[in-house]
Amino acid sequence: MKDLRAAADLIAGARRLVVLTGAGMSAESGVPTFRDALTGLWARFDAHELATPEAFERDPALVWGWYEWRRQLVERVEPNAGHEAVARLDCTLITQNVDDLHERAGSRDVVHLHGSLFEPRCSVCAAPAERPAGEPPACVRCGGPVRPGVVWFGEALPAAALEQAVEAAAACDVLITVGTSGLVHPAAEIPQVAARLGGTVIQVNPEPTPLDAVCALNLRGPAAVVLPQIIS
Ligand code: BV8
Ligand code: ZN
Repeated sequence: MKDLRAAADLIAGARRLVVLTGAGMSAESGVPTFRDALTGLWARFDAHELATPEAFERDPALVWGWYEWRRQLVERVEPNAGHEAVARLDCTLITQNVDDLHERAGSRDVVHLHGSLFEPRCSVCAAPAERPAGEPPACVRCGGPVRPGVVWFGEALPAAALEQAVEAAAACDVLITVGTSGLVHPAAEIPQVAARLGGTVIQVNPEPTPLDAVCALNLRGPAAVVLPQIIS
């Protein structure tokens, strides 16, 4: 399709390339996105309710258990061809995902806007917690409950990561947005910053999203199929 050719040429010729990924990037590795209904123990919950400080406050064992389940699932799956294609790019890689699949595919200096499943920390004194036991584990330093190292709804994003992401988007000539619904803010602003400041935005997503409006090219397909076709 001519859009694939156009996208491949834009990417090959990009001087300053940014890639922004969302949960759809890991879907073909078998990691459910937020919009996939939750399963098992958590089937009766909405992820947007569980991924909040209030939920952790109310039921730390339930929320800690959900993140442990997700961490163990990520450890059992593999990066997909989309992650591997992105790892071949010389780009600033910004992800909303809390998994480590980009890193395991070989990407370095990944900017995690929403934290990581692999950096639990004390919810009181913020001390990093190694592989702690318990539901949730207690901080070895102060005894406080250990929490997942992710950004919950209502929490501020890590300032350095957000600043780096906005600066890269403002300076880029091409931005590829992959597998994000463009509904969660402020991450959803990143492609808009690029477009507003003259960058060309390419979207890879089987579905339309609010980001369609700022995209020069909309490649309607799954990441693991489309990305290897536009990244040499
Ligand atoms: C903030 C980590 C302010 C956790 C995540 C009311 C109260 C409080 C805040 C708000 C509010 N109303 C609005 C807000 C702002 C809120 C927000 O945006 N809410 C939305 C829902 C309206 N944002 C926040 O709260 C942010 N913080 O605003 O703080 C502040 C400022 C200063 C001081 C104090 C406070 C924090 C947002 C971060 C939340 N944490 N993740 C965890 O993972 O558990 S976000 C989480 O949901 C994911 O990281 C992801 O980014 C997002 C959405 O999940 P999904 O829908 O699954 O994924 P995605 O959006 O990427 O969609 C999947 C896409 O993939 C789809 O489009 C699908 O078509 C596509 N796809 C599927 N398969 C494939 C594919 N694409 C390609 N290939 C495929 N194979
Ligand atoms: Zn502590």
